[in-house]
Amino acid sequence: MNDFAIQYGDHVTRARRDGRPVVALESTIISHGLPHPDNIRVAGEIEQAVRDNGAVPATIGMIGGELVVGLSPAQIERLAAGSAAKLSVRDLAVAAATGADGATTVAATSAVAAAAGIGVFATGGLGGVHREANHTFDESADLNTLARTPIVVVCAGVKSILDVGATLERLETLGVAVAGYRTSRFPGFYLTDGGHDLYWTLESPAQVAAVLKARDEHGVSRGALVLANPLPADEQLDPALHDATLTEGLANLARDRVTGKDVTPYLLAFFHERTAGKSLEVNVRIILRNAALAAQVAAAAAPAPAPLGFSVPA
Ligand code: PSU
Ligand code: MN
Repeated sequence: MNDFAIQYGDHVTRARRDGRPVVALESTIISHGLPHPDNIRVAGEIEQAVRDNGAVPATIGMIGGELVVGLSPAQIERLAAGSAAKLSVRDLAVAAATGADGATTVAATSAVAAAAGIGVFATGGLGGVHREANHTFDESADLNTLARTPIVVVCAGVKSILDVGATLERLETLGVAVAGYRTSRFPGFYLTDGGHDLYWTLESPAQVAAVLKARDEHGVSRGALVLANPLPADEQLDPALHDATLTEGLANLARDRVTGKDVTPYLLAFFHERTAGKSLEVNVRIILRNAALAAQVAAAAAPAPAPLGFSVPA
């Protein structure tokens, strides 16, 4: 426990008291990444995947200005309804002071999880460097936050709507460790292979846990480990359909002059619509697989406690 103004769901309080492994889950994926009402069902399935693999889920978000680690089903439904704000790290205090409901991004979820002493986090795909970022400067705050947040993020790489190569370069610059889970290729979210080699491959939850242990024992690197978990090739979105959809989606983005934090939800929604739900199915499978692996990592890392009570420096 720590002294921060964070509320814990009862299931998370019990898990922490009993020293059980906990996996953090984000809520932006629910409120802004998946369509209503599928998002409510999927949120429940993600939590169940964590439980089925030996850990306790802690979905993170903001309810009426209170930061909550371990949202209840009713609170998740409230955020899933569609009017919650999308909160990155910079938004948390403003949202709290104004009593907002908000869903936390990868950046905000990792920062809050780390502050709560949770060391493992599962999501779908990271934010990153957008195509055209050389003009727009649109780079997700996910990257900068992961640079200073000691957490493992289990994900299927970065969303393929992004500039994957540029994102990998930025992760390197920022000092974020990246390893493939049983692969030496960086996955591209909907696609098994995002087109780039990885330097490190980890083969088991125990090996991932050993990385965390070494990091904590060294006390040198405080950045995140991105554990990239690709979909099996026969479960990915058809690459031809993917490429056609992306080309059209990017053209519409320019036509509709969508910018800033709306870009990612816009493109994800366009994918879901244009592929008649196929991308949604793939998106859900990605998250469930990552939740399962994250739970196995958290279980392998227990009972060695996650670092407790440190703050995330500004
Ligand atoms: N991955 C998904 N669906 C999502 C997101 C990621 O499969 O909705 C969200 C995450 O919360 C991530 C955010 O942090 O998109 C990135 O948004 P931006 O590019 O505006 O930083
Ligand atoms: Mn952005």
